[in-house]
Amino acid sequence: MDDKTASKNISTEGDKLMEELIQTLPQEKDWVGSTLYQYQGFWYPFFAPKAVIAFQNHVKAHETDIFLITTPKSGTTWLKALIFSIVNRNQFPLTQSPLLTANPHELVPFIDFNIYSKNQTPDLENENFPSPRIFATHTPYGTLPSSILKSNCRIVYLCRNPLDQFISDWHFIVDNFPRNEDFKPFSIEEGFDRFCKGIHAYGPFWEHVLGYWKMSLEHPEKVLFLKYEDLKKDIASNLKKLADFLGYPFSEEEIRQGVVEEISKLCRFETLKTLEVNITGESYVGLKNSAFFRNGKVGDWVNFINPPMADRMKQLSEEKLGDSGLKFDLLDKEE
Ligand code: PAP
Repeated sequence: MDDKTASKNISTEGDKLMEELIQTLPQEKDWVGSTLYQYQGFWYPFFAPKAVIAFQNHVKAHETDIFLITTPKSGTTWLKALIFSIVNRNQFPLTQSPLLTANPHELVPFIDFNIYSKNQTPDLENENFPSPRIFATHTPYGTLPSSILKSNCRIVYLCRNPLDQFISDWHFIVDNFPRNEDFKPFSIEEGFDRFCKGIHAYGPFWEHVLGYWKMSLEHPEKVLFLKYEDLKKDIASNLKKLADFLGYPFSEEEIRQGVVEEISKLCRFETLKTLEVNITGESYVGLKNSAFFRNGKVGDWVNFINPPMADRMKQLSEEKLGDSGLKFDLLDKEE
């Protein structure tokens, strides 16, 4: 047997073992009847566990890497655009930014499901991944590969109030993914109950945010913790904070020239949503780019969630966050 055939056999055997292992994990269903798997205390969409396990086993972080970590539907697309613009602003003038012709998800890949799901031992040490490498993931803190924890790479974490995140996720899944034919869809009340019990992609929500919140308090030089609502309220100072944290601070001259405002403007919802590439383009797994730009507002949950449900979330949030110092203002509403 030649080397190529032998290594193919090993990887086919490895794939089979991985599939068998995944089938032993606890299972649940998501909004459209696709399987969620529980791995290391969190629920993953069906395509994720294999990629996450490979990512855990093989990734080698560089000191210069930037990991952009979010709970889903918390502004990942926005943060990808912001970080890409900060880091590459000397290479591409903003008027010629790649963001004008490519969706942020094309420019900043998800390391697990865009990279490790396709190839469990990818080559990330080549010119396709120039330094600083910027990767995104929704992986919870406790599941992060030790190479990331041990290296001096940076982590930017972004989350959003759980009511808006829940509604955004509901729209995203139900509007963009086909429902399994024999699956009776959850009502919004049932889906909400499951969210409160932590059964949703990358849930439980509170354990996800608290993992990174605590890490940001213990290692502020390594983890920057951001909230969607804060970015909405004051993008300029958060953009400066982000640039300082990443080691790409804005110079006095850049501030005078309005570079901070230009990046904010380029990356804001209204700009990205109306670019041709985000109206007509398709991104990974055949999803329309437009699926990532719904209405981008704080407090949209009031249009879908009744007061008793909101009260339940408020109580749960207070209970879970306890005296951690982290708070979500669930009544925050953008006009
Ligand atoms: P992902 O985690 O699946 O990658 P993510 O980008 O976090 O998705 O979620 C999309 C949400 O961010 C959408 O929220 P909505 O459903 O409440 O509208 C989307 O509208 C919002 N969003 C996308 N781009 C921006 C942006 N530039 N500014 C503010 N919000 C944005």
